[in-house]
Amino acid sequence: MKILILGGDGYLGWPTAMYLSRRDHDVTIVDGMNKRLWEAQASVRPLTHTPTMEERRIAWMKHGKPLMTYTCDIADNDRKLQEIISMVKPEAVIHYAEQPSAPFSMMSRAAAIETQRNNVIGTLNLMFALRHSAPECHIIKLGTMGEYGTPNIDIEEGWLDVEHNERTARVLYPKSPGSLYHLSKVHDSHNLEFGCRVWGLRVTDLNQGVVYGTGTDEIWMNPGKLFTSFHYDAIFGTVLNRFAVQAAFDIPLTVYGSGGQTRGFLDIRDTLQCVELALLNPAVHGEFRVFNQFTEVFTINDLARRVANVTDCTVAHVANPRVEEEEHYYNPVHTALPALGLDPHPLTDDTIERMVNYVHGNRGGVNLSSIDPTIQWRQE
Ligand code: USQ
Repeated sequence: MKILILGGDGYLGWPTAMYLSRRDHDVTIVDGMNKRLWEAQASVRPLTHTPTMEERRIAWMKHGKPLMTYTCDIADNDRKLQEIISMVKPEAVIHYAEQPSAPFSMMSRAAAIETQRNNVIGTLNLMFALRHSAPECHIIKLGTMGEYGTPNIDIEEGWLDVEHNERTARVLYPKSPGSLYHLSKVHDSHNLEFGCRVWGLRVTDLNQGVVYGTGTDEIWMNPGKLFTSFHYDAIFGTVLNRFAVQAAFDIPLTVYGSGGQTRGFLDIRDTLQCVELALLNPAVHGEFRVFNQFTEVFTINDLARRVANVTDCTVAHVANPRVEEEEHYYNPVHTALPALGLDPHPLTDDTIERMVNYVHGNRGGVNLSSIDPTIQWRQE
């Protein structure tokens, strides 16, 4: 298939590009390099030096697979996006091109606006470009489980059947996100559902849980050149990746608050599988389809215990910088992707050990002063 990956320079976008290119899809990457700018603004950097997109393209082409790349900020340059789409004529667009961090979005007014501007306008520009130049193209949009929040009822896959005054309706599942970043994804979901209902676009919204992991088969083909951008800092690092770095340095694992927060998690390799399954089984014309994309549910305490058991490190309950439920009901449905054939990689001690060992091998890149959380959701 002809596939356009927006945000193909990021933690998930780059491994997805290699994974699909290796499977003989015709892959084109678009990235505006915004993430690298946000990292600089927040004074953080990934564990290892991230080669430029051109260096990565050249390194990947040595494995005999072509890859096209374009630099384009899709929120800023709708004309260029439109031109790229007219040129490539993609059958599918995988859209990762968003500011991905909840803490970043809560850092300041400017960062909140940048998050919502980038995410919401970028998605709108994509919708208009496809409507104009490739209306049959399937959009695979990375959403987030955090759109739902932690409601006291079961979480369905995107839609909810309701009965009210003896009438029934199917409505978008009510959303109660916990950050201005997660809220930007809610706005995207609503805009995309509108695009399907009114313009006839075809969309799969992948409401993804928290991703962890350092490697995919393609990365291990040449980790020095093909490694992805792995964050452990309090802004862009996700919880298990952070714990792996803390364990490698034998510093206490930072569990926020009581640690009863419960989330869906998945291995980075399963992100790639899920995206591929959505790609090969597209939404139909006019369909806004939502899959809840995670493989296991853990509390933060569960994760900390798992890492502590493997590495002998200690756990510290630190004051929670976020406003979130620390003990709550959590029962999200996630049957659609397994029904399409998802074969998950559950979290094992071996995976934890490999993550910690990888960090250990690259310990020179760690800036310990970026680990403690500094961004508060609510001012005292
Ligand atoms: N947490 C800790 N200690 C830490 C870091 C986080 O206890 O050192 C807790 C947080 O308070 C939260 C949970 O771990 O309850 C998850 O936090 P996170 O930073 O790993 O993930 P989150 O902010 O929710 O966002 C991440 C990605 C985002 C994606 C989302 C999926 O950054 O792009 O959309 O995971 S989900 O969480 O399902 O919405």
